[in-house]
Amino acid sequence: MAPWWHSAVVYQIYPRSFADSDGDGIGDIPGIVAHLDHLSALGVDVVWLSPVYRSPMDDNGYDISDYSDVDPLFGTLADLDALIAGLHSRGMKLVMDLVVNHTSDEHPWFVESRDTSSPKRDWYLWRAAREGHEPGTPGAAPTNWGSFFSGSGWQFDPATSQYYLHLFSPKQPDLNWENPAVRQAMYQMMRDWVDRGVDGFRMDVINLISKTYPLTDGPVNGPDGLCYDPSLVVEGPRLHEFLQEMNREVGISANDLFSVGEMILVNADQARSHTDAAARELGMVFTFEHMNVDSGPTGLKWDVIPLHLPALKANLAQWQYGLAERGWNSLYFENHDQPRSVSRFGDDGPEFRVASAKTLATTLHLLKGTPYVYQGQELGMTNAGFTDIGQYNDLETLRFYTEALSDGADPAELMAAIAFKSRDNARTPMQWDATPKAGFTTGEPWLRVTPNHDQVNAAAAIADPGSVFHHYRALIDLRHRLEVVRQGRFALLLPDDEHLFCYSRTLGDEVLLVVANWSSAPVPLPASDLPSLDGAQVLLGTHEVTSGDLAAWESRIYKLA
Ligand code: TEU
Repeated sequence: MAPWWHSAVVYQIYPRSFADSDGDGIGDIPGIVAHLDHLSALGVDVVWLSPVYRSPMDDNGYDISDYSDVDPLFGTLADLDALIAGLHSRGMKLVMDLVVNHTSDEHPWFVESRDTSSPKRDWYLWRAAREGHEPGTPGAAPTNWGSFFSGSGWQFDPATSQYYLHLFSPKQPDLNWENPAVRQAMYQMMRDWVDRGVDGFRMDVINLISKTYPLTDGPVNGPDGLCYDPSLVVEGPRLHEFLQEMNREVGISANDLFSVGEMILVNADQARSHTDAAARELGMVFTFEHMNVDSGPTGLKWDVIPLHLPALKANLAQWQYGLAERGWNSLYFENHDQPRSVSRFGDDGPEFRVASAKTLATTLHLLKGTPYVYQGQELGMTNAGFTDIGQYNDLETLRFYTEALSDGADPAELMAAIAFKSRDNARTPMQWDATPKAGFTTGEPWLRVTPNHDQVNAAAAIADPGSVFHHYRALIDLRHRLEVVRQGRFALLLPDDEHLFCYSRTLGDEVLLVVANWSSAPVPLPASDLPSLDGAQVLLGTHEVTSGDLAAWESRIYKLA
């Protein structure tokens, strides 16, 4: 029998930006509890909560200093218990974010590890300077690795004349998973959360936990003479072993817990090897491949090129085919690290914002896998529209800006790339209503509320049967009702068409046909290249069906006769 999460739709909450209950301008857990009916109305089954643990908030909680407590910014353990109870009583589950590749540099483990004689020294990756180099001088870092957040991946510690590895910010030192005590500490922590009522985990950059030793230089591809090629650090030789051990020790498969591993650079074959039920590792993984189709030859996210629809279709299809028999897909166009999909892939102008947000949703939600809705995506929320670097908060954005400027980049070009791709696009406050702070807070929001909240907000969307919200509700309902949506075989149609995204789903003699116009102009449906629509019934569409042509950003789900 298929596991329960094959029928589930997940809603991601970025707590800092969801709802503020106490007027400090930062979202919190009581704020979430106050909005659970919004989630029930949408019909989602699972909430993935981005980190709420104690943290210095260098990376908004992805730098954890205490895995067993809630940060006072977000509330208390009692608030979390209330959230779990509130979700469970509405038939929903809670998945916690699990950030175990690194801790905060303020975690007591790391503080202890700064002492060379501490047993905790070996919990992190401390290394001497490159041979023949004076420690702490330029070029003396142990390897030439750049961090995912720009600049060297090594931080020099003058007290011991050694460096520690941080694949993300210097305040996020990487743990040494070779050390069994590290692994056991993590499994214990996970068991404690499960005992508290948590239903599973979203595992941050989990394919970085096993490193390939010895750590060696890679090919230089950064303007600063560093190597930014992640292939050096992903999918290390003990990854399968560690994931299997974690699964066993925490009882993930045994207790039917939810698990999704975020995996940088993962391909469909690797994903299958991690999500095949027989492997007893993970339920599903998050790929980045389809998020890179609008990156240029460098592969870097800031190197923006226009979307070429056939490339996106080819990639999504490759994953649909690759995980058709064994393994399972996660389906997403947005999360807290990605810009808003309606601004990125759709048309966020007044004429087509609603239709394009709906059509992106149709396209994603009829695929096979577990769909994820990121807060505000169900409203068709847009990018932030910031024009000044001072409006941004995200450390990835700010570090990139500073580094790129010092490498001689053109400021106007940088600002354009940042406006399109910055993570802050997804992190502006949730738009609940048309009041000045969008109903998010009574105080000063930590990040500017997007001005279009007077139009784009939950209250307006719920009141309007033609809204993006009600389209999501209908898509989620369709998945819950129809086995063919959950388990049907996928086939891509018209792979080379630059405007149409069409595919079929088949289960026994039941066939669904999805046709979606990903463009701001009408497109005729090429009847001769599609299955016959004679007697077909439209299960859900974005427009009144008037002809065989698709209007700009129109999509339809047909049940074929
Ligand atoms: O993201 C991993 C990751 O690869 C991102 O840094 C990604 O490269 C970037 O955001 C794309 O713009 C996870 C979390 O989702 C992210 O929020 C954290 O900052 C990061 O890990 C470190 O924990």
